[in-house]
Amino acid sequence: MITDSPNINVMVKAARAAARSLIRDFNEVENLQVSLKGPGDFVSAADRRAEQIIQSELMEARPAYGWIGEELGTTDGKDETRHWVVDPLDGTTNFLHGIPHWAISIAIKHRNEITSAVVFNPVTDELYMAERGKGAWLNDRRLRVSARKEITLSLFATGVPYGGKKTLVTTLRELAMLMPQCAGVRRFGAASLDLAFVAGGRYEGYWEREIYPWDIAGGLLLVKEAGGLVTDINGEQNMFDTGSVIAANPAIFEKFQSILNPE
Ligand code: LIP
Repeated sequence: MITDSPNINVMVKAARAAARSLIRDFNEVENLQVSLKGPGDFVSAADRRAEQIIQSELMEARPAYGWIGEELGTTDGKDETRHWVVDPLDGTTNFLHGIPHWAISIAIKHRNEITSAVVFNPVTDELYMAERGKGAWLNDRRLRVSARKEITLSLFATGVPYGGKKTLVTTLRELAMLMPQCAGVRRFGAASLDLAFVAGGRYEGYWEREIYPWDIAGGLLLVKEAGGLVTDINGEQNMFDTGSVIAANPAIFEKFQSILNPE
């Protein structure tokens, strides 16, 4: 079982510790101090508290690892090949509006590969876990991507740009191409859960641009370990450098990618 993994146990312990703080804040969200990092890009005391809790737990367990986090930035550790990649609160805007769709995402990046992942939505008590070669799990259930082969029956998700983001026109063009051919597109506002939903077969595919490593690191491994395919928007493996992702089940991946990137 994946829960025999020492790294997964450390990550789950940290995620649950942060979840206790976030649930308290979520129940009093109207009292939260919120700052604006950019147009439409918010950070709250809840994000910062959660990242501090997670960093304290993880660095106590693996002090030599480096850190790549949304609020605390990037630092190398004594072990320059390993980094924690952490989004303490993915879906911040949902959280601040009292929408129960947000998650804690924790991953281990070893050189350029994600080797362990935990994505936890404490509101729904959905704990997603994956470790390279050991499969993807939702609580105690093994995850497999959807088996749907027809685009017309397929459900997708994306992130529609807002505020200062630069790719709205491109995304609207992609929506105009995809929507008439599929069963629908969802925009739920948390990339880690969008990828977890692909891993669990709730969606057939997901794509997004202008997305950060901490938003997608954990979810990428969930999809791969559940039998899905992931690339950047150009069909390569440079998701972090390009800030983009396409994820889908193998049956529709190529057709999905060709709709997003017509020749
Ligand atoms: C969010 C992502 C989501 C994206 C939002 C935002 P955050 O991350 O998970 O997919 O569409 O714009 O970036 O900022 O809530 O951690």
